[in-house]
Amino acid sequence: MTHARPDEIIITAAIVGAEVTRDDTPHLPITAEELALEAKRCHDAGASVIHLHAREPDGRATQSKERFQEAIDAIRKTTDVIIQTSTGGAVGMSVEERLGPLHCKPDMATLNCGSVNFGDEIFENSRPQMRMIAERIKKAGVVPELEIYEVGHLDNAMALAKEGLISAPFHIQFVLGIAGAVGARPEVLRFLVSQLPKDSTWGVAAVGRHQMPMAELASELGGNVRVGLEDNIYLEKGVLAEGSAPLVARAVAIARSRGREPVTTARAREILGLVAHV
Ligand code: KMH
Ligand code: ZN
Repeated sequence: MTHARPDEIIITAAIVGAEVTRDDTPHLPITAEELALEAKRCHDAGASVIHLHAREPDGRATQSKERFQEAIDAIRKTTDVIIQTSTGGAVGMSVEERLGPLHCKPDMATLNCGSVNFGDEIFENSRPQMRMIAERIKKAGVVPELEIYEVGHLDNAMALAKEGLISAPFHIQFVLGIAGAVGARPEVLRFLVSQLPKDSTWGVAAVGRHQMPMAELASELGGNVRVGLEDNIYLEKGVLAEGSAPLVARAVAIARSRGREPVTTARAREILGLVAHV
């Protein structure tokens, strides 16, 4: 890993997620081909990381290794973008089910660092579940990104580090504004940043209308940014984004206006300590 320069920024595109449906937006990619096309569009627009979920052909969220393998193979045919698979899946999935994508040699995988209200449901990540997921990510030789939805999740993550299940440097994503969890407010992000372990990379993924304002603040504070349909389907009020690429383009413009330049995939690999994919 090499430290990012202050003017460098990593943009992640969360192109599909597990909750958004075609009824919500007709621009949601579902098949492997659609996911690959969207990944390439996002990469061309300035994203160096794709946060990936998968869907069955009928649109249902799945963590099946077959669906992920198809999507990953299709993406890798068109771009060298960093592929970060979800181990969160959809609310209610078993941990074993959630681990499916780890069989597909992704570059990175999410590690959700605590249970959290998720709309009217609960996204479960008990300590035994977190340990199990962290162990499996480690065993698969995949670099984790720590998903932090609440302040205590940072403490949970450090407890995992004490147990030797994850190690520095940590890559941290603050996911803010989920209904039922802490709001995407500037003072919340500033506080979370003040609590970061030394030498961590960090970014923010804010939900809905908070996506771009938080991208602005993260750009100002030296963080990275995640945008995409998983977190927000609108380019502006009442205007659906035609896929995640326009949201990436917007985030790139915001970053540049704050003196930050999106890095290439190769540079992102250096910053995140990833080996080149073979
Ligand atoms: N779909 C959410 C319940 C992750 O990708 O690891 C969880 C999620 C987090 O999307
Ligand atoms: Zn996700």
